[in-house]
Amino acid sequence: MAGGVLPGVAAARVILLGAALVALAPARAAAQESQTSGLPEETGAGVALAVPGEPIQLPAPNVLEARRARLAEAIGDGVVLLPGAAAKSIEGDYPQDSDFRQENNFLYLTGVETADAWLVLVASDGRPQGEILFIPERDPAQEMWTGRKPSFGEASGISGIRDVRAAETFRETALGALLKDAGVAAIYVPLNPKTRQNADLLSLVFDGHAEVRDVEPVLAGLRLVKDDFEIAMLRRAIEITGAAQRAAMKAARPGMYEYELEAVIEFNFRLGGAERVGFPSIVGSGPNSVVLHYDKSRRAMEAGDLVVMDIGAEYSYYSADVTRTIPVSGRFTKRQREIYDLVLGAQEAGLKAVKPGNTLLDVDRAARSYLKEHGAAACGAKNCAEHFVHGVGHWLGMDVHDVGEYAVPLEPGMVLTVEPGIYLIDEEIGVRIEDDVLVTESGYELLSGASPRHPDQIEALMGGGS
Ligand SMILES: [Mn+2]
Repeated sequence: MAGGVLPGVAAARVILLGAALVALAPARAAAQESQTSGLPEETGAGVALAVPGEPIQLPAPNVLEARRARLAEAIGDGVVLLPGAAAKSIEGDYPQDSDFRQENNFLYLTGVETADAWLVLVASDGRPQGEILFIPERDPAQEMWTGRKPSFGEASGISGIRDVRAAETFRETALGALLKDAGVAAIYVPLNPKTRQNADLLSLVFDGHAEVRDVEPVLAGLRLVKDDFEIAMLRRAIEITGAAQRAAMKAARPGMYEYELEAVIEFNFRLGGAERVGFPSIVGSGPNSVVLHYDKSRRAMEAGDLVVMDIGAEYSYYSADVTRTIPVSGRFTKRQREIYDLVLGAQEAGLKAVKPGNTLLDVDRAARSYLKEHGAAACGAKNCAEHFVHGVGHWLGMDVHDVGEYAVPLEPGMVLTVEPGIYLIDEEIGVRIEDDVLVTESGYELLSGASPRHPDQIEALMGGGS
């Protein structure tokens, strides 16, 4: 940490201002690499948004109706009781995490962002026979504090559910007519530990006369294959994240703190219209590059460090997850590049295995075999494959580690990450390269190509060293 704290901070302020300007400028090199990013053409007029911001988008009612129809089809006969997320208290819950975010399954089926809501869906012969949305009645005195809430009519317009009622009547309705009198075959509720603490749900489950089943695996199966709206939102989240990666590459330099690089990244997220981060940003330099989920971002980066930036913007409830590993000085050392090229080769091998019919295990195996074959001598006593200590990837969607079983064949419409890494603790060399891919009929589409990942392209964007 050469240079002392105060000079470092002063220098960093200047750098950050520069970074902000960089963040506002279009990135020609990266746009050229991307075939799918949809980035605006450089105007030559100076300042333009790297990615123009757009506010949140929610699915249209007909998209939501189609999802509910698929749920009913999957269930056959039964009643789904699905609670939305509870309102958070600024005093009782963590204030830094107090903005309301709807529960993913609830949003997936209703598009309604209101707290303390319920969805009741009755399925019969594989079709939705009845749908009721319960939301709290509007309260003008409360809205002074929380802002305008949707009326029943508005919630109906958003969701396409005609029957909207007061949440206050949920218990009597659900317990009465629906569950006891209607001869229900099965009740589907979320049975994860979080919702198990929901008192209403508990009593409904125990008071009911029908068999209780977990709705979450059913919904996870539906969410595993993304519809067109979801793919569009993922593209956008990934596009914003790519712009942030490029801005960070241009801004990074020795003496800068990790949190300053994180600020450049998250500044670009919000500027691009992202509501929040999809997960805590990982910006780990030098010794922190080998800590897989390092999220403190407190270290001053030094010349010669690698910095791992594992980040993802959340846009309209969909999260990106893209990792780039860059040399803080702008140029990889020979040794860093040796390791980087191995990880890149493993990633390419993994990507080649992404195609319908294969599983994520095949992708993992392909990446690992590449390292076994090519990394026998480069990582010391052990094969480099032994330093690839995590799985090759995961589903991506509304959850950054999205729902869905892993041992299933890949199908068009699934979205996953491919992210091999090598972590050499003794050398303080951690390299992870993570991309987001959409499974297509013939293989995959690289969604995150707007962030350079080939070392020459990274060095070119960073200015080739300082
Ligand atoms: Mn990931």
